[in-house]
Amino acid sequence: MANYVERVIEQCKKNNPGEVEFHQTVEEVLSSLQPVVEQHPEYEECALLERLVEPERGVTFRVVWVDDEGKVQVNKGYRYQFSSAIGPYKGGLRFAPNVYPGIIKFLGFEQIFKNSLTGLPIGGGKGGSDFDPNGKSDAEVMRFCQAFMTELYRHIGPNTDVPAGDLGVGAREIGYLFGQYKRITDRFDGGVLTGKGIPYGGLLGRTEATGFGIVWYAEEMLKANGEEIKGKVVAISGFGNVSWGTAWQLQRLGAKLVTISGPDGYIYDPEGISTDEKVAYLLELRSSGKNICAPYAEKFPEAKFFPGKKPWTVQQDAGIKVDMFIPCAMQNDVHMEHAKAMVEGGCKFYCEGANMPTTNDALKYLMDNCIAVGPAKAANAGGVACSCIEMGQNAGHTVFQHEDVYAQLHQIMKNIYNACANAGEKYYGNKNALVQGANIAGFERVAEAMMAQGLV
Ligand code: 2IT
Repeated sequence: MANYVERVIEQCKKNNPGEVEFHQTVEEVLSSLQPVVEQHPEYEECALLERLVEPERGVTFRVVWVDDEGKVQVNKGYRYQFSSAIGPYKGGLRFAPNVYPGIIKFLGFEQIFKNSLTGLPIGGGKGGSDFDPNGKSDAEVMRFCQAFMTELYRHIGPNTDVPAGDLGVGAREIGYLFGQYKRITDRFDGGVLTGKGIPYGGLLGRTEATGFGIVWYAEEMLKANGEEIKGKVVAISGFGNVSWGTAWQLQRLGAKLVTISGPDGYIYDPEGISTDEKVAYLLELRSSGKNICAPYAEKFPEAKFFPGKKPWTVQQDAGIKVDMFIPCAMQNDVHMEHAKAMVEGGCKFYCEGANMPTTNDALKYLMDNCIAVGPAKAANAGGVACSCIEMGQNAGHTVFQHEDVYAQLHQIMKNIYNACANAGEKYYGNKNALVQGANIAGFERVAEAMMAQGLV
């Protein structure tokens, strides 16, 4: 007969038909928890895992707006509030055409563990819409954001639920969302959204925090195995906010970044995306709104564009060795054949930057064949950690300095790494079992809080 963890996974799949990304995350997280759950039979008695996989609340709503041609548009809006065991719901909003409950729920479920790992008082939630901001005018984006907030404002608040950005939601969207929240409620609740602009409550350093944190986490992974990040050859996917922050911090620490990618293909730059001009150019590419990376190779002719390909085969395509791959684009970007190409090419370290960028079988293969694999919910937690610092800044009616934010973020990433490595060592006898260690370390705090708070 299946054990408790296996039964909860199966039941969750039945209860949420067709939500494949959500199934994938639940399976990945819960299976890591087996050795902890075995030591705590009381978890099964109080249906702790069954409660954890069921959002406390979820709202779906209609978003109606008018495009520049005067045509009425209708989109779907979502907010899934997963867990408030350790703090108000916290997590981003994703605007992308493929958004449906399976994607928002995988992100919301992951967010519970990620937020717990930061050591800060934030619960887990996620929201978004199937609205596609690419190719929309500024005025269209504003009208959409206003319509979206006209429903969302009922469900959020500085002590209830605090959204932020994710794919398709950056400083511009947060600005329009905040403006509409303020207009409806007549309250300057700075802490109701994070990732705000600097003039109205935003945190210095928040924009680059996710990428900076990823590289600081990766640095700890390398150090624990007797290596240093300086001089390492690194390949990443994506060219958005996370990729830009990652590129910038790799540059600061003296690593050589050789790839970025977009839906159109990938860029290989043999000289490294390592100058201020090249790093800043990533921002320009993104703000062009075209969602392509090919123009990089026109601007910097030493670079080569590989149309229709992902950077995971760059070792074979360019005849080089990559020391670490960091997927920074989107979910399920790395499949089994990509994982095999990475390992065959000689790569020994892999660190997730985007949320769930690896399919479960590819992740398992990389864990078995690399020295260390860093999981997204730990490595990219610096973004949400700085969001929580932004909430604190707003609650205290103050402004924190750039260097203080960096110092705090760096320490948080070291703490997260240590929590993962220690849990990996304790339950799996391996300090490099960071994937399992992250799930366990994130879970332990939430489980303790849930036990203390009774059957809710
Ligand atoms: O995936 C993430 O952690 C985010 N998109 C940021 C969440 C936040 O609340 O800052």
